[in-house]
Amino acid sequence: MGFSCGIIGLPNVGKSTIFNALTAAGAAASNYPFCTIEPNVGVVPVPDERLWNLAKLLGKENVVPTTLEFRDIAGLVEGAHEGKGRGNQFLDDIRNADVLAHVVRCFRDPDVVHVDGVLNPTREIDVVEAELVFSDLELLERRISKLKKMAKFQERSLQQELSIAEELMEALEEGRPLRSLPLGERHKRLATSLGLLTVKPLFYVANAGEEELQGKGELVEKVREKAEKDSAPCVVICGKLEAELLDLSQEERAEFLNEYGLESSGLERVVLVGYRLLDLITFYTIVGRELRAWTVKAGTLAPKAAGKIHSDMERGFVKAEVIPYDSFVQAGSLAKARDQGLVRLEGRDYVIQDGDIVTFRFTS
Ligand SMILES: Nc1nc2c(ncn2[C@@H]2O[C@H](COP(=O)(O)OP(=O)(O)OP(=O)(O)O)[C@@H](O)[C@H]2O)c(=O)[nH]1
Ligand SMILES: [Mg+2]
Repeated sequence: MGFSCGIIGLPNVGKSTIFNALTAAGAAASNYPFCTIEPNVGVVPVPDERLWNLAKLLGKENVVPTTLEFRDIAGLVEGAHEGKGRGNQFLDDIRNADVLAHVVRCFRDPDVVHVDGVLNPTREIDVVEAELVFSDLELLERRISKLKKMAKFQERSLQQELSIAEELMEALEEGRPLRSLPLGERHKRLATSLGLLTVKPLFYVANAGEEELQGKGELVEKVREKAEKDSAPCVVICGKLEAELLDLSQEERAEFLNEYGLESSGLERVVLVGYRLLDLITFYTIVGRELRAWTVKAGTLAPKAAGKIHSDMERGFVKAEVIPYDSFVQAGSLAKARDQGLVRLEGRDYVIQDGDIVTFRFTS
C-alpha cells in the first residue's frame, strides 16, 4: 500500500494546476511509468539524492524511486460540513489521504475569480481549517452520544473511550485542530479509527505569483506566519510557472531556477515535505540490474519490510544483509563493503533504518 497526499484548499487557488504539474514532472523525470491513475489521482516519484548517487556508484540504469500518491481534491467552500459545495464527498476524499497539502492562493490575477473578491490568506486558511474542525466535531458528537448510551453497561473500555473522545472534543471546541496537540497513542488511535481529519499531518503550499516567488511578498508572509504558529512546514511555489517549466529541458530548468535563486523546483519540495511529514523511511535493494527504493513507516521490522517486496519474502524470511548508505558510499562497492566487514547480518527483530541497503535472504 502506498501513501497518499491530499491537495486541499478553497476553489480556484491552483490545486489542479499544481497537481497536474506534479504528475507531469514525475512522468518526465523518470522512465518508470508514474502516471495519473484517475483524473484526480496520480503517482509521483519521491526525489532522492542518495538513490541517484547509488545508481552512479553501482552503474545501474534501472533505477526505481519510491513514490507518493497525490489526490487533487475539489475546492472546499464555507459550509462544506453542512453539505455545501460537494460537501461530504469532499470530506470523504480528504479522509482517504495520509497527509494534507493545504494550497493557499497568493497570486494576484484579476483574470482568475476569487471566492471573496479580496485575497486574505489568513482568513482563507481559517475557513478551510474551520470546515475540517466542524466535520471532526460532528463525528465525535455522534460517537460520544452513542458511547454514553453504551457506557451505561459500565464496561471499562467504553468508559475510557468516552473520556478520550471528550478530551478530543474539548480541544476541537476551542478551535484547535488535533494535529496541534501532543496526543498520546490511545488518543491518536481513536482519532484515526473515527476518520477524523484534523489529526492528519498538514503542510501549507503558498501558491505565489511570480513577483512573490522568492517568498518576500506580504501574502506569502501571511501563510508563513500561520505555518510557523502551527509548527507546520510551508512550501512556496508558483504553480503556473512550474507548469511552464515542464516544457524546458533539464539543463534549461536548472538554469532558470538558478536565476530565481531557487535550489530545487517547488514541485520537488512539495513531494519531499509531504513524504517527510509521514514519518517514513527509505531503504534500498539491489537485485540484478535493478536498484530500487522502498518506503516503510519508521520502526518497521525486517520481515515486514521484506513483505513490501513480496509476501513470500516475509513468510520465508531468514536474514537481512544490511549496510547503511554512508558505509556503502565509503566502501564504494558491495564487494569492498563485505571485505571490510561493513555488511551486517540481521535477524527478524531488526528495525530497518533510513538509508539501509538491504539484501533479504529467504526460503521459498
Ligand atoms: N497567475 C496565476 N494563475 C494561476 C496560478 N496557479 C493557478 N492559476 C490559475 O488559476 C485558475 C484556477 O486554477 P486551478 O488549478 O484550476 O484551481 P483549483 O484550486 O484546482 O480550483 P477548483 O478545482 O475549482 O477548486 C486557473 O485559471 C489557473 O491557470 C499561479 O500561480 N499564477
Ligand atoms: Mg481543481
